Amino acid sequence: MTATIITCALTGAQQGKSANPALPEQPNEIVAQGLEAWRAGAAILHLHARDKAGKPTSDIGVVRQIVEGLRAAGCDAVLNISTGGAVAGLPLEQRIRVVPEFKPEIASFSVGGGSLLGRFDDAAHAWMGDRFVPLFSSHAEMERVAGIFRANGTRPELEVYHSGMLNNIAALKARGVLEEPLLVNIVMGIPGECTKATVKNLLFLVEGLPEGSQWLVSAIGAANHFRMLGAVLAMGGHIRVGMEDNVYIARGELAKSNAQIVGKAVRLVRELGGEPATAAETRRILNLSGGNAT
Ligand code: KMH
Ligand code: ZN
Repeated sequence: MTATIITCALTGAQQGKSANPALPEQPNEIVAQGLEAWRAGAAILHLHARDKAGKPTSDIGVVRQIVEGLRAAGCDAVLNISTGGAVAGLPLEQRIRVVPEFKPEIASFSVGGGSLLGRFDDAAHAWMGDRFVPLFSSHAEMERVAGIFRANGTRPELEVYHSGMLNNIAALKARGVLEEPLLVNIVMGIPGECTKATVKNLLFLVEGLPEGSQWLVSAIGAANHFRMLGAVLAMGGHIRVGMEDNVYIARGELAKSNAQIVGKAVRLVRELGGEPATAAETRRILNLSGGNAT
């Protein structure tokens, strides 16, 4: 049985300390929790940066502090640097600079856009957070950016929010711009244009992936986060946990750290007969160069 790759998504571009005071925002916090999460069993660290006020930023200097802090401490986890942050209004050209700048082994690549966040607030009688999130806005733009990833030896982690994005993956694959094996992050549980976190939906999406794809699931929100892991493991997928996606360790109990969340995922993997992949195994499974990468 292939080892299970555990990704820890430490921070994200949305929630802050008001959701959980332990959510790491500043570089030193992210480095400290990244090291703990890696030691707890995470083979990939998915990284977002925040500015001094805790707001999402694509500032290269801040990202560098995180990357260099982790590497200086001897962390050999695979780094997956986010090009996301569109939810916070960061423009695409700024968001993708991390790829040529750091040549990370992995960076996120949302395969389209969507109205991901709007929800109607009855008390306010108004739509809240309602707008189209222009992660990527056209096939030509996605192809151009895929070329930047290839030119820098960075594997795109293809973020799939709904099944329509499978068509975009197929179109990019047909254009020959995606390195094999594809790495697909099936995002589930966001209100709006995103797949509901059910086993039936997961099976449908996984069956729609190109042959040989490696895939993981980001189950967003406390009600979905750990519940979906059993299905993912039974289907031979990889997992993602962490405060970007869920700030609770159990019903009504805030997590003390990302490492605590990773520890619970490791226990679940082992209880179900699996074994977390090491960083070295992860590079082999995903055929990552690990060469000049950050
Ligand atoms: N925010 C997650 C739902 C990214 O950073 O580019 C997906 C994600 C995408 O982590
Ligand atoms: Zn992210």
